[in-house]
Amino acid sequence: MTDLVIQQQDIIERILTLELVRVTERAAVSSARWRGRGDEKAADQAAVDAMRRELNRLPIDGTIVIGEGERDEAPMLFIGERVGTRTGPKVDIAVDPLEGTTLCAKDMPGSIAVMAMAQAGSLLNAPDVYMEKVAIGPGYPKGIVDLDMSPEENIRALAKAKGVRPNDITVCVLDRPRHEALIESCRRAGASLRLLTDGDVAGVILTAQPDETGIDLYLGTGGAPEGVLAAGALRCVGGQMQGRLILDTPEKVERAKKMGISDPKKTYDMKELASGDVVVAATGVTDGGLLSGVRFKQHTIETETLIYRSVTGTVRRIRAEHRELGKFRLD
Ligand code: VTB
Ligand code: MG
Ligand code: MG
Repeated sequence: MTDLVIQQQDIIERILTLELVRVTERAAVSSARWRGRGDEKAADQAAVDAMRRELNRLPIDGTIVIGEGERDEAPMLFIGERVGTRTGPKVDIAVDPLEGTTLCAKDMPGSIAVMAMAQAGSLLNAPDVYMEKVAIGPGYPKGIVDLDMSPEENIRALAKAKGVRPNDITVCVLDRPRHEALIESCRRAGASLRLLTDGDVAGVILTAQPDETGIDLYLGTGGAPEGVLAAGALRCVGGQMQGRLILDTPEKVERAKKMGISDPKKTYDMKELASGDVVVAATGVTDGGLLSGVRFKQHTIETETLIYRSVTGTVRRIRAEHRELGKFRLD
């Protein structure tokens, strides 16, 4: 499936794949308790606490490379924090324990608990800045969309490759004032727009199955950490993505430099954002186009999780009914 040459010793033990599901399930359940209660901070904190607790039970020697921020601003899951029992393989971890905090607080579609695990050194250590992104799903010739092309050019090229008219293309874009010109260009090209209020990890991943989601193309600027998480998942299914950090102040350039980024204008392709063997797990918190949200029932809690494993390209959708509710008591 993957066109990278990965050595056997670089492959993350597949048994860990299921362990990741447990981590995002727990984060999702904890934050879902705060769903629709108007308190973003509490929902986020609940997800962070649960994710950290579960991560520390895993038989890994993990380092957070994308997390809640620098140590001084984030007491938990900060960049550089070691997680796991320290007994297993050395891995890099990227987390967004609650992606779409506002969506959760308002019980709007699309908030998820998401994380990625990869061989140490294979995830881009992205600072928390914006990233320009373009993404499409599998089945297209390589390079048909590009950050250096205009939105109109990308839409036309994609429509041609898909054998449809630009009017039949749906583009997913974050609804932000900074995207006014981008949205205008997409409309000029004739495309339809799905505007998201938040949650562009899911937004990018929605391109992976255009027949089901109706999304053909993701364009625009969102969080860089979210870009790395989405790239890991999209790689598994053979989609295409590019990302370019927006380092528009000397302070941001300096911050990126400290994280090992020497070329502030570099365009990263999907495999540079997330290389090697990557496993990505996402559990729905609120109902959304990608995943159903957590359901609290009398005797069960139900969750839905997608888990992507790049080395084989396997995507599993796991609906879980949790009966041992005692384990969620802390949540
Ligand atoms: C996106 C989106 C997030 O931030 O990355 C976005 O995925 C980008 O930042 O859910 P702005 O909100 O400043 O536009 C979120 O919306 C929130 O973290
Ligand atoms: Mg977050
Ligand atoms: Mg986020």
